Amino acid sequence: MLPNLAPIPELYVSYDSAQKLKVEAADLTSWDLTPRQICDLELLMNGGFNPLKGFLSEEDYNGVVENMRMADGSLWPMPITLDVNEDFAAGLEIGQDIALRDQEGVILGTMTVTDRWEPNKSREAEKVFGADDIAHPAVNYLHHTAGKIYLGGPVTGIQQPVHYDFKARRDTPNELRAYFRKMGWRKIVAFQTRNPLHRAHQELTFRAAREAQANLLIHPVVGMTKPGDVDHFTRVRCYEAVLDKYPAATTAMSLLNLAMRMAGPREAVWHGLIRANHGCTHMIVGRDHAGPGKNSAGEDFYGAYDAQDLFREHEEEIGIEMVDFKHMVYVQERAQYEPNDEIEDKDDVTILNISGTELRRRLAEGLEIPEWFSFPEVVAELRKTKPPRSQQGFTVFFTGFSGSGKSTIANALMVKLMEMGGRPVTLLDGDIVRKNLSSELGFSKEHRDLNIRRIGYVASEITKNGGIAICAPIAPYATTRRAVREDIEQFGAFVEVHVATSLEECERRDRKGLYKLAREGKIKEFTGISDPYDVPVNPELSVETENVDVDNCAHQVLLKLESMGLISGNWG
Ligand code: PPS
Repeated sequence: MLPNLAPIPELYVSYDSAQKLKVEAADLTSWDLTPRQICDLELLMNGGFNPLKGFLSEEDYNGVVENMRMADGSLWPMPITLDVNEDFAAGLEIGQDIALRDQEGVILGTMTVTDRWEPNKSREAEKVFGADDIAHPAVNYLHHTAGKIYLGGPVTGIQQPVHYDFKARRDTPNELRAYFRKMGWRKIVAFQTRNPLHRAHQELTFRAAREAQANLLIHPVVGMTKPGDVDHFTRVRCYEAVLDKYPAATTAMSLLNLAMRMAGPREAVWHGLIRANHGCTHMIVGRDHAGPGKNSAGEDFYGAYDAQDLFREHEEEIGIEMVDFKHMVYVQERAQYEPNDEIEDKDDVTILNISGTELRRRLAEGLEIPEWFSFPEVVAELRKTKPPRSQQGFTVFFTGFSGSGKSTIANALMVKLMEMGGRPVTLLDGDIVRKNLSSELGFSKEHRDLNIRRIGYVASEITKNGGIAICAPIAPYATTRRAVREDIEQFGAFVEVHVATSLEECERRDRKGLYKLAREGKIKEFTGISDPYDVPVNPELSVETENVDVDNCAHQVLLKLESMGLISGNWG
């Protein structure tokens, strides 16, 4: 049997032992795993992270961080650590067994705690990710999500994490090795991806496999990828469509529940080791493999070929041959894809290419995506998930002093949007919310923040489900408005409208008589009088209400929505 196809060690105990251990483990101190830790544990237990036998000890961690090596000298570029909070760590004794539970409380395995330490996270960021810069998603995670203390120790596997989606498409390293043996595949080229595949990808992957005289494994990551990526449900439906385009029995697809770190060169080496564990003999490594985007100075974190260079340096130890990723472009005259650097008559032919940014623009605006670029089935899936902006949900968020006219303009806007039809509209007015969602809250900073976060949560759900949410609270704090913006922008546009009526004018109008009471000290913490208001710095729109009627203010908002592509142009 070829060594790449022989069974690989797993950390699971036998079925009978697992039944027994599960009962015993119920009495152990338990740690509720985070989503990232569940991904890591799955690959530890099923051999995807072989030779690791558990979460790294302090000595192994130091070696991995410093020079990509475990204490015994084996190559491993990524710290796989069990990060926990201080309270949990303080309650443990070295040598103690703990139960590792998923988010529903199911015990997946146990760990004997051999090590407990407080890592130097800045050093980890510098060494592993190349910079202590929170523009890097994994560095941001390290400082803002990961616990302060790391635990290390060997893991005993009881059961695999349960997945309800695409069960038939998920394979452990041993399942893939068995499949390759059964099919008689000896050489296998792996293609790692976190993006939908288009025609160029299909061409380059198939070409890579043909050149290596190998079969092809499309091995997409469905665990955690870069924030903002197309969700894996959509991607898998896209991959399934592309799979049909390869000649029969040459290509397989399997989903990898890996939590990516976007660590560029180190990540490429890690991906190689993981693919070797899954029985592959080759891997395609491209330009800027697993790149995290720009740093806070607006520059790339890694050089475009750093990943290829580091991979090549360690190719033998990884046990996988690197296949160069060719940049494929479409040559119109010959109606085919060709590697850009192999086209000799560049001046005489028309070369077509659509960048990722251009593709996203076309999808957002509902513009044509040509057949030479992608497969119609893939485009249809992407359009279903991301309809053009004029069919997506969005939130209009009014902010301003009490009595500035927020509610009146919001009401007028709601009626105009309902007249246009197409999407359901919900108004979350300050007063209505305080009656229905926040009746127990007062006006301290803490309570106002809670109130606004609740409004933001409801608006984000409405936006996610394709509706229009109109919010009209005072929302005096800029940081809270920003947090709400971030919640909503995952699902659709957030349009902040500052109703910029001056305090003097609001007080002059004093429609509810509240300013008078506030001046007399009968209402405490009154915005503008005895409580702060952060004027929005960069709202999408600022409306003046003095000498302008309500209709006109609402009209200005509609014009803004139209210019952002959120409503179509024929609303009169
Ligand atoms: S906040 O700050 O966004 O949570 O406020 P909001 O939920 O929009 O509630 C503002 C309405 O409550 C009335 N009110 C007060 N406003 C400001 N400060 C104090 N202390 C206060 N006490 C009661 C007031 O009528 C506000 O209504 P609008 O519609 O803004 O005039």
